[in-house]
Amino acid sequence: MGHRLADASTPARLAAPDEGIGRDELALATRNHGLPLEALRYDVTPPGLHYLLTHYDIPYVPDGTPWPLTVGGRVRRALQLDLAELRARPQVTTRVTMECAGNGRALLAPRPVSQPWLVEAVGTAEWTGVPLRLLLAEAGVQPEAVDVVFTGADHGVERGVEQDYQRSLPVEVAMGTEPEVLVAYAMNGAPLLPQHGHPLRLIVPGWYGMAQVKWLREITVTDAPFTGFQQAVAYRLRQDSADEGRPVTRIEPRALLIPPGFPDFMSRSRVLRPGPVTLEGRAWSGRAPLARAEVSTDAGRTWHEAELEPDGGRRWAWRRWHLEWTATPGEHVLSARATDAEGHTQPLEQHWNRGGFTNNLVQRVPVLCLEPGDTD
Ligand SMILES: Nc1nc2c(c(=O)[nH]1)N[C@H]1C(S)=C(S)[C@@H](COP(=O)(O)O)O[C@H]1N2
Ligand SMILES: [Mo]
Repeated sequence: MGHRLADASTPARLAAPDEGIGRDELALATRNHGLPLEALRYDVTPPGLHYLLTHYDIPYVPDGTPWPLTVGGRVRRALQLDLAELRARPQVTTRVTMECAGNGRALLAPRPVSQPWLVEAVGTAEWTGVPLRLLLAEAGVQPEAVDVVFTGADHGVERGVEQDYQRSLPVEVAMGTEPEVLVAYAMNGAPLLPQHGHPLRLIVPGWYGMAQVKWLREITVTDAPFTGFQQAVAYRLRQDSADEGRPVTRIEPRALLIPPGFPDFMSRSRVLRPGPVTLEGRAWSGRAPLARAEVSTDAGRTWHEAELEPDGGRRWAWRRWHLEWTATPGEHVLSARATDAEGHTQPLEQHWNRGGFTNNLVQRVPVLCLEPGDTD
């Protein structure tokens, strides 16, 4: 662990000004797919349409494989629990919108070379599992506890550092109820799919995806801040690689439009017929409850308040919004923007950082509205 294959952990590369997406980025993009934006229509994303992000390989865990989860480190009594023992404990189901911290990366200039997301690294699922705080209480967290480290069964090498995928949470977040962190064994009422962490994963509602460790096999309470690669090197907001940066934590507000009309195959730009159109989409924020969703049909010059559907008591799930519009012949750029109750909103100009994280720049959807009677 922490063994270096290269002499140093090299920062991720920045693409040259007009460098296109390379083979390395394409290979990542075919493994890690996004949500087709038309699937924003579903309250709960159907399995297979939820986005995916896996740094290394998906572990092969056939049904019936023993999966002892350990809870150890700075605790009074270490636990080892199998799946049946976890399922026998109190269970909670929460609807959660999860988003990758790298969402929006490929839209940045210069582009940090990594998984090249546009805006589609999001999905919503109903996760069922045991509240983590109950397991930690059962193990008895020692007073000197600082962090709780979560280790996945996947293993790889990243920028020269060989590692198991590991992330930590501050002990007060791990023990908290807002959000309530889950050790989940079911997604949408069924056992987890292999690519989503079968048989166990962490769910941290409102936090970016990197915190939600898949193929979870070990929980370790530490008395010093965790300094593993995914905590101290990756997933920090830095302006340059020398900058210590700030950790990436909760999801920034974002609204996405379901692209209206029909797409052009290659460019995916949209074609519409003139007349009334319902512009609709989803909005969410992990930082504070959502306050509003707005829509622009003139590339962000003017904004109109959309009707935001009530959250139905589901704080951690996206909300539907809609606005009626009359499409007129010509070209338009449609955008949506979310604002939360603490006033966090989406920028019209990029907020760049070295890793390409938390880029919630407003979405732009170019549409061509045809003349009446035209066919494309
Ligand atoms: N063990 C492990 N857990 C992981 C990852 C990983 O590579 N390995 N990727 C993380 C990242 S960066 C994201 S965005 C989410 C994606 O979860 P999903 O693939 O179920 O959508 O899982 C997180 N948990
Ligand atoms: Mo991610």
